[in-house]
Amino acid sequence: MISEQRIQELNHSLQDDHQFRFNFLAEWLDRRGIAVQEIIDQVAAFQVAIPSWALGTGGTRFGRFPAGGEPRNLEEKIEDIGLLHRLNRSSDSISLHIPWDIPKDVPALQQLLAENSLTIDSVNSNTFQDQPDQPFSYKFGSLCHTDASVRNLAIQHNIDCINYGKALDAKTLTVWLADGSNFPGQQHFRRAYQRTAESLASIYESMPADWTMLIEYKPYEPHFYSMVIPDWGTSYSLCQYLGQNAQVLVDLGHHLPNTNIEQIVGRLLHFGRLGGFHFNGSMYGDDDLTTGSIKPYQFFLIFNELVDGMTDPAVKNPSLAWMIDASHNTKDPLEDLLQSVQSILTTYTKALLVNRVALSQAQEGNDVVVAEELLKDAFQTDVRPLVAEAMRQSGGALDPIAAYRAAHIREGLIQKRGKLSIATGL
Ligand code: LRH
Ligand code: MN
Ligand code: MN
Repeated sequence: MISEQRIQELNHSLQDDHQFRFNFLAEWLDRRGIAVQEIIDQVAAFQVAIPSWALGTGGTRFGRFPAGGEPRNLEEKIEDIGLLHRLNRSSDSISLHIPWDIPKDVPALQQLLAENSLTIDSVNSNTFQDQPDQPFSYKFGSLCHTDASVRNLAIQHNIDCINYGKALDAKTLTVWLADGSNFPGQQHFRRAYQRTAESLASIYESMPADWTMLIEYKPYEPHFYSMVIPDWGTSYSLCQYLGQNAQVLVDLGHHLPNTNIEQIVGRLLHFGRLGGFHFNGSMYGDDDLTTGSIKPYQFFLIFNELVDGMTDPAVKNPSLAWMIDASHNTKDPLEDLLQSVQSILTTYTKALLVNRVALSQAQEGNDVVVAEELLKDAFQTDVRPLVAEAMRQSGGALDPIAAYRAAHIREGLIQKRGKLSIATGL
């Protein structure tokens, strides 16, 4: 759909302006003792997984407005993610949701993945919907259910997910539970927690030793009185119960308004229990907006905490799984994903610019103003030329969204797949 040669041609027309902006910034950073190429290399190495459920328009219960040309099966989803990766060289893996995207012809999928330089990063289980011929219902919960038959069904589904993942060389199982209650008295809090812990333990025992289980929390929705795993503390306690290979997953949209997410990130890194991220943006709750579109400064503070933890030798946290988790009704989903990755990389780059030695000195000396100014200085630096340069050096587009538009990709997809094609899954 867009060849590497076409990407180079499009880059050529932008090269002059890019070089001018890049030289200015690189010289300025160089004067301040920052190793520019090292930053570029770190940005180029940063890869974010794309969810298989974000390639079609999402919609709400009130309506859905398809973009046209949506992928109709897993193969077409892989093609779309391959396209994103060709443009930005920063989306080299896929997060799969089962049963929305059950891998059928595994050798053919493996070949397609290899052709697109992609891997499967994690498999996500789904016990929040009943499937057509399911023998028991998840209406009153899955892993927490009062009835052992329902719990066993949900456990088996997670084990099936592990097996699908094994066939495609994934190493991560992401568990998000919709379990909870809508009315006071409906659910016994302690017993529901205990049953969940035991069910998770059965899944954990079925996981290969080199796999990680990521446990996601969410304070509300689909239940509005209580959720069994509402917060990071509950996820953390379950990880402690399960063992070393269980880690907490932070979904940026799964917090009540004004929660200090950066502090949660710092805590989890301190405990060595931060396993992964679902990036998205949030105004009210789990509204899955474009990453960084609503509170860019908070997003920067989160990345500041991540970089601080990842570069501190005292922190013993495993490497993290970076994923986007968003779904849109108004934008072309592929353009939104390009914007999201761009926003993630830009924010990461800014966090890499923070002068950590000076910040630590200011913190130890209680110099509040200097500490804050050091953060603001990095946040306010326009680092876009560094991100563009990282993409250029990796063979991607200097401006992925402009390239996507210039190559008329959506129009091509509509021609190939039809105006009314609907993506499977969300
Ligand atoms: C729940 C959630 C979870 C699901 C995805 C579709 O709100 O964030 O990660 O798997 O959405
Ligand atoms: Mn999520
Ligand atoms: Mn969510």
